[in-house]
Amino acid sequence: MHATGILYPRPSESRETLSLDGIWKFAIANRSEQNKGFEEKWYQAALQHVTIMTSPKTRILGITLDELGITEIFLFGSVNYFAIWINGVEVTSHSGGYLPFDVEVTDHLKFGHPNFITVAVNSKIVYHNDSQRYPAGYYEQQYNFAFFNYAGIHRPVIFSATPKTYIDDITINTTSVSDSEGTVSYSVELGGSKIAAYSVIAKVYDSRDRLVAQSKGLTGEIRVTNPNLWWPRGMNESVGYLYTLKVLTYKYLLPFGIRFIHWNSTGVYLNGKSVYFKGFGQHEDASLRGRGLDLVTLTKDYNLMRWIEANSFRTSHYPYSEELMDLADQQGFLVIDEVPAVGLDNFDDDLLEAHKQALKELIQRDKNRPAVVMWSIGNEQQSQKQVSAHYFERVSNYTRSLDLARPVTMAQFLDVICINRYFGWYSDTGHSELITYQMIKEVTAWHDKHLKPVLVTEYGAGALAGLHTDPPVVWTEDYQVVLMEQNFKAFDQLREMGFLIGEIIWNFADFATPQEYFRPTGCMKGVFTRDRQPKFAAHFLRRRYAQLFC
Ligand code: BDP
Repeated sequence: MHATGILYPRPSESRETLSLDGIWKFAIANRSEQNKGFEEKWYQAALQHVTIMTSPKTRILGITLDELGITEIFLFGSVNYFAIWINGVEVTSHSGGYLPFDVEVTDHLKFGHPNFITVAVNSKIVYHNDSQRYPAGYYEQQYNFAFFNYAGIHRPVIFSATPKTYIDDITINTTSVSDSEGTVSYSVELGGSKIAAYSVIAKVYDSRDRLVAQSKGLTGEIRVTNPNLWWPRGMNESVGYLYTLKVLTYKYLLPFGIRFIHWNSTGVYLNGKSVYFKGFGQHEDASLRGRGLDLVTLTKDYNLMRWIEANSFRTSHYPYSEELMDLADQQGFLVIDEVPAVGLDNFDDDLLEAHKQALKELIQRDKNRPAVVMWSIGNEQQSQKQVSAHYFERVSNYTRSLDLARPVTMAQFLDVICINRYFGWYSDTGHSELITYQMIKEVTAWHDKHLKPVLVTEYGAGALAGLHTDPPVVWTEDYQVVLMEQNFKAFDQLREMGFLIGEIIWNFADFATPQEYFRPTGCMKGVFTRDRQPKFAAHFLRRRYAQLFC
């Protein structure tokens, strides 16, 4: 049985990896025959319907460390949503997209023969059947989030082979920092059917690969003298400094940063300095690629974020790819890491279990990342409902039981209050003159009520690139800028009051949504277009972000 860790399969002397990315064959069941693939058993290789072109038909031979044999694992970066078969046998299933899952396949692969992998994907959330309006079997999707519900394999699929005993999980945490010393605690879990008794050695190397500290044992504390702390952009000359933890003997190389977070009723502090978030709500979405991981788009997006002098983003409204998160660690962007939980409103026990499971998987995946400075347990829940109070108390406490080192955010019971407010857009549409007043009033009220720092995680206006009017009216680039200007006035006054910890605009780029008559081809609140071209707002925002010091 494969253990619980979900370390990214990084190649090393004791871990070989093979990418299974490529062009997979597709078979599509149409709307009225949703179960066809299951009924006709498309997952049986003989049908040849759904096979991959490159199959992992040979076992990787380089592993000789452990004579007991090898462990072979498939890791799926994200599949929305469903089950996996190998050679016709169901080997795993996973509910919820956006988070990786893996499965040990050692006993399922046939050595020296082609192996067929089948992945069933389905975008089903809630179906609406209305026999008066629709033909038999037809259904209409309904969901309460405002981004397109892509189905599919969105991220890399990786085959890896390790010795029978392997490193299944590593947890690393900075426990204190000073100018002269950084202390990190670590713990290592071994996986495999036969756990070999041997001593684990944890060695820390700096960015020039020089050994700077080490410790022995499955758990321990490592002290790094004169540490190069991990800093986000704009707070220190050194940005995104990463060490590498090399865990021996069955080697795993884990990049990590030394940095310490604490928070109180007015702020969040990194290495003792208060943080001001200036950044974006985003989506994994781009023309042609949809939500599929695209390294070119990733690179472009980070270039634009650096150009505009942002220091942070929120992974609205689901965890983003590990490839994207790696760049945040390396380039010094602060990340508010959000679990997939949007607009919840029924708060029953099943939902609670699913929510906790997603949090567990998210924290398991991202706990070692220096860039992640806050866990967001959801977006725009119906938290005004009485019943939600007990629900969110349990969700926040559960999050803290998994990680005490980072603040938890959403609304009450939380360490930081995040609010999304569209003054002058969804309320008092077009009345830009009310924005400053309303934003100041609202943010102050939240702080006064809960005595917590407040972060504005969404504000913004839709703008069709190239559309201009005078006077500025909604949907023009001009109105988008006017709305920003009025919000900036509020943010400046709130900053002086001492409890606003950041401004995160909605959204980085235009993105796809379900078709709705009030969204012209998607959400147009991007500062950049869906093709990553700047609107006027991008230049305006750049001027502000450049003069905002953290
Ligand atoms: C906010 C949601 C966000 C939407 C945005 C909008 O959090 O997901 O995209 O509204 O409608 O309330 O633009």
